Amino acid sequence: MPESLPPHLQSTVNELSESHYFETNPCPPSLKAHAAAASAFISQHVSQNRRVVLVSSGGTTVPLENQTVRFIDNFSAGTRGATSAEYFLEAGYAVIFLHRQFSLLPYSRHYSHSTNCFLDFLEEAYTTTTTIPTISPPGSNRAADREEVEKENPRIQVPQQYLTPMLTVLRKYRRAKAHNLLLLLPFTTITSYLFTLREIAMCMRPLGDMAMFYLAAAVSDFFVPPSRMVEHKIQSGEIPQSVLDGRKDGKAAKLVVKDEEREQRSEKEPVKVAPGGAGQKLVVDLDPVPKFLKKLVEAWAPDAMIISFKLETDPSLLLHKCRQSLDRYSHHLVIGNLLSTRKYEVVFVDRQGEQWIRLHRYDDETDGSSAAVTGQQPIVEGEGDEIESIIIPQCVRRHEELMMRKSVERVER
Ligand code: PAZ
Repeated sequence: MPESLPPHLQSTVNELSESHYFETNPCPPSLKAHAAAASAFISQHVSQNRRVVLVSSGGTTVPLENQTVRFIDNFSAGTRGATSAEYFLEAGYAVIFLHRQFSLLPYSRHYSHSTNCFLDFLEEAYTTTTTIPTISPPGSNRAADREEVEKENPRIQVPQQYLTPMLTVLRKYRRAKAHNLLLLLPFTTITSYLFTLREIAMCMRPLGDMAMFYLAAAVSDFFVPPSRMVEHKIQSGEIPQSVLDGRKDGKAAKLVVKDEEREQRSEKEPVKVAPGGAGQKLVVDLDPVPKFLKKLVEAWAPDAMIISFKLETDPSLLLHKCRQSLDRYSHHLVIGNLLSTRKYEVVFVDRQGEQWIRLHRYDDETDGSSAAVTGQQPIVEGEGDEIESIIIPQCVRRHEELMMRKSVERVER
């Protein structure tokens, strides 16, 4: 979208592209079920006067085919989202966890397949073991005599040394389940993420300013629009014209072009090249995803507290991009982080300015950190292993201040 348009035209273009997106992209089949689950969850917490936060987590995929074999993905494992959700639950919030399917989840993340495989924390045990001597038949070699151990009532148990940390996690998990404080809603594609976010945001309206959006998902900026999406698996080799002619989907070969064809394409086209079959390249032409944050702030959840994340890899861009996001979307807070330091350092950017947050235990390793690069000193430093233990109380404090301001405004009106 042209950046140079005057603001009123820019927002009209935005509106059009957003509504066009929802009109032209397929609604995910799970949407109705997700909306029903969210509505019931929200009603319960509205009636209990509890704050609700929607935490988005993990990366969105960009399918290259309708019957998707290949897709574009990103690095996010969902650590930020899953960890943050736990701290929000601890702070008394109910959590709608809108997450990439199979990414990390609150609580179970402590014993995931990749970090702490849960099987390594278990051992076999038996209630009784009986030793049965086996007597060799007469004439046999006595050395063959042996004892058999009969094991009864097998159990699986956690060795003593792992018990305390596991019990702590288990108790928190069971409490969240028992009180219905955590709703897990999965997505996979960028489209299913956006449809679900819009739907759930509208379900959350009855919460008013007791709702918070904490958008930690790594959402794709580009996608293949339905008009250019092929139905079937993209082929790397030549398909005879006679076979293609018989197909309903005439777009089948459009993404695969020969070298000479590619040379004829305009230099300006966003062409990404990957090795293809004999002499062929895969050319992927992506459109920008319309910016939905504005819509969330202005239309879908106008009373809620909205916090977004901004990820960069170049330290010199981080603050600029955070401020730009705040200016464009007029929400409450942008939390900036760098790919390389995101686990121990973030920057909070709001209309008052910026505030760096860093974990103490990484002080020795901060040479390349964003605070060091920009010459900023961290305002808040914390102990512990997880920076979310500092991020969430800060977010909660800001949410409380916002609720307070809004209640004063209501009284004054
Ligand atoms: O999921 P993770 O813990 O590996 O990474 C978290 C993160 C870097 C995706 C998140 O902190 C973030 O910055 N999300 C927003 C990304 C963006 O769209 O700019």
